[in-house]
Amino acid sequence: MRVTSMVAGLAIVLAACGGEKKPENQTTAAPEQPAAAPAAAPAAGGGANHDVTMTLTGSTYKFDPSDLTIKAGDKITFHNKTGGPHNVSFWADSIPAGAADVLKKNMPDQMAPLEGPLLTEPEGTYVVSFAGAPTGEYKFYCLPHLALGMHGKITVQ
Ligand SMILES: [Cu+2]
Repeated sequence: MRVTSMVAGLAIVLAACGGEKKPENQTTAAPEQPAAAPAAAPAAGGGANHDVTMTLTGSTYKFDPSDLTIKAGDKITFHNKTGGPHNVSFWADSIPAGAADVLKKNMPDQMAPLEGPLLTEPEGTYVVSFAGAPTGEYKFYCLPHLALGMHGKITVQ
């Protein structure tokens, strides 16, 4: 009788200990990794990524696409392809109210407010997050090639 109750007590203790452990081995279900997508940056932060190239084709400097629609929370990866250095600058008077403060936080290494750094490296990239960005139209340009018509528009929905 005594032995039985001791065993029963032990079982309860063990059960209690086991109950404290929360399942931490949920990493066994590996997240899907796109194996063959070198250009697609992992979507850290949850938003989708959009790729925009910066090129010189013939005598035309351009962002491609130069007109794109994204969702708030998405990000854009600008790729320096040809004709650089290029950069990404936003016109302070051609973005929605409140957007400047968001972009100033979300644009790394600004040369001046809303002015991204010059990308001199071939295949260099510059990522602008639109996390917390107000909806509306954002007009942007490449500082070195503005006079040559290198600009574009982002619509955040
Ligand atoms: Cu440019």
